[in-house]
Amino acid sequence: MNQGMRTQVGIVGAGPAGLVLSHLLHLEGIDSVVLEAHTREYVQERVRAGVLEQNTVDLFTRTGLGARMQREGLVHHGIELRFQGRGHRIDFRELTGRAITIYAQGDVVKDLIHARLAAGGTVLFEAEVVSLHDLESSHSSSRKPSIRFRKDGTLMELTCDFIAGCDGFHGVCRPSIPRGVLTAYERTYPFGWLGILAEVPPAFEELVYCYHDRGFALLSMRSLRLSRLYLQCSPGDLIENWPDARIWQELQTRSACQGWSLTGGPIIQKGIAGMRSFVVEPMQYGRLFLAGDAAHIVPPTGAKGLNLAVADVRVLASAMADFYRSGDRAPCDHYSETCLRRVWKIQRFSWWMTSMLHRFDSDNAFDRRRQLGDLDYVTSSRAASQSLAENYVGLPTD
Ligand code: RFL
Ligand code: PHB
Repeated sequence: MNQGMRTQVGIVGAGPAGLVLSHLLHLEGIDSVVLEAHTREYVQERVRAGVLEQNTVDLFTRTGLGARMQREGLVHHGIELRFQGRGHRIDFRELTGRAITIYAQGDVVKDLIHARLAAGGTVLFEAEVVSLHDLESSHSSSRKPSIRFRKDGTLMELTCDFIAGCDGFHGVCRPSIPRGVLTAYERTYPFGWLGILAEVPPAFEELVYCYHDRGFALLSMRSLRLSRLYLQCSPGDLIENWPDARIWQELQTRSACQGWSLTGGPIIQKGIAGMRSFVVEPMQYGRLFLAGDAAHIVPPTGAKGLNLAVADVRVLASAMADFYRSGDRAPCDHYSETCLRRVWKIQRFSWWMTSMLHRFDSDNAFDRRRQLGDLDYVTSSRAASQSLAENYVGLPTD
């Protein structure tokens, strides 16, 4: 090993979880180093989430990250649920007084990296973490937790007080916890999402969630010139099976509605993603704390993954601030318990939206009728639509 570095909090991963954590810690006067395996361009350009709930927007605004989001983000006060050829609006403003903002995850990441570097923060790109050490060391012991990573072909070590595992579902932090400590709760779904970015103005002014016998479709957007559209597909489907004309045809069929038609255009990106629900408990081990997709995955139907990652690191930053300010370890000790209460509510919501809106090949005619009953209820009962709305705009933070 060639070189050693030292910081208070070593953060693995420069996705939304790692970068927001580093930003919040900085505002508390706590030093951190972010280690990211990929390049800066890669993490900024990756096409992922697009919906920020009100809590996330408020946090970004309050902590000085909001300028470009306020200028370029699209504020939406509702969504549409479309089934049996008719659209039904869920009015967030009327039901909750709150809203969502359409702003790409890549832009969130870009703003965060800019803010961290402008404040003199350290974010090391192309720094791949290979192993974690001494996770169980106590605060009084001379041994500190450390992170080994490879940068420019050299193995280096970062020693810290705490490690934040913000390295996503396929990262190294969760597998570094000894066998038997974690319990995983998981459900995979028998379908995937084919997602496209198209250079065409959004077909509708708000997001449209479509239930159809041929499967789910979602009409979303990134800007007033760029549409983001999704189709339920087979889990092992190949993108080669989906020429552009077939994608537009299928989107048109599944979103069909009286007096309305979808206009096609150039598709500039396409990909297929699997769908799963996943949680590990607890979300911490010794001085390692897991946050975001490293600890849990939700199917994207509720638009919650990024927002949940932000909610975790908010709890973590505040717990670490308490520790450094007063030596109080209780909030860190209770990190997992605090986060999991929110995590399971969001898991429930994401699973419910997914179950209500997708075609399950194992379902029979009864199950299809029951789904329609659910959709009818949620669009006709104020109590039911308010429940959807309060979850979609974001449950209150504790
Ligand atoms: P990320 O974003 O995966 O970041 C983890 C980072 O860790 C790095 N890494 C390592 N770095 C160093 N050493 C190693 N050994 C490393 N291993 C991994 C990775 O390179 C990466 O940069 O996790 P984070 O920060 O927890 O953020 C989670 C969100 O990215 C995710 O939940 C959302 O994108 C989910 N999601 C959505 N969330 C929303 O809130 N609203 C949405 O509208 C929404 N839509 C979506 C989505 C996810 C989707 N896909 C593709 C899964 C739509 C889709 C299609
Ligand atoms: C998106 O715009 O990428 C998006 C929107 C809503 C979802 C999932 C993804 O539920």
